[in-house]
Amino acid sequence: MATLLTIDGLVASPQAWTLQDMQSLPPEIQIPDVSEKIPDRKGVGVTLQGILNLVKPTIDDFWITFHASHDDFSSSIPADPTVIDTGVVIYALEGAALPVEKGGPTRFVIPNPAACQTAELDECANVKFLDRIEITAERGRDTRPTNEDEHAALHDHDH
Ligand SMILES: Nc1nc2c(c(=O)[nH]1)N[C@H]1C(S)=C(S)[C@@H](COP(=O)(O)O)O[C@H]1N2
Ligand SMILES: [Mo]
Repeated sequence: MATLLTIDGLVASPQAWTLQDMQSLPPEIQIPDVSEKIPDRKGVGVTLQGILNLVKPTIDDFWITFHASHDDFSSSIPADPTVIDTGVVIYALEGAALPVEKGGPTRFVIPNPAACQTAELDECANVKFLDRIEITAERGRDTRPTNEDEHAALHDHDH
């Protein structure tokens, strides 16, 4: 079975999970219906908090970098309580792995993100095609658009 998500960097226990592995993660970190927590987002997820508890970052003030190799996109955000308490990684939809059309292999979502380019936790931080989470001491790779032209170019790929 293919690996959906790797978590590495400054962690005591790096992980590489298949769909089956993610389905077997502890029930208390599973979100069977993400729409109940985050309206308009469908699928089965696990909490970012739960993932972090499993991999055990080795420092207190870390950065979380979300990598999407499918389109070579990354976003790096500080591990603050808002993102840790509310972030969800969606990994399945209707019993199967999340398809690429829905942002698979996995997709990171936070509730109520700010508009793109207005804050650290913006819509651009809702990384699609997520396949690696990296924990670092400083800001990691971040390819989010820095101006409206770059942002518009990203959205051109949506159609
Ligand atoms: N891998 C990847 N993730 C991405 C993007 C992207 O181009 N590649 N675009 C971002 C931007 S700019 C937005 S607004 C949201 C759009 O996702 P949505 O249509 O599901 O809300 O995805 C974000 N995540
Ligand atoms: Mo966006």
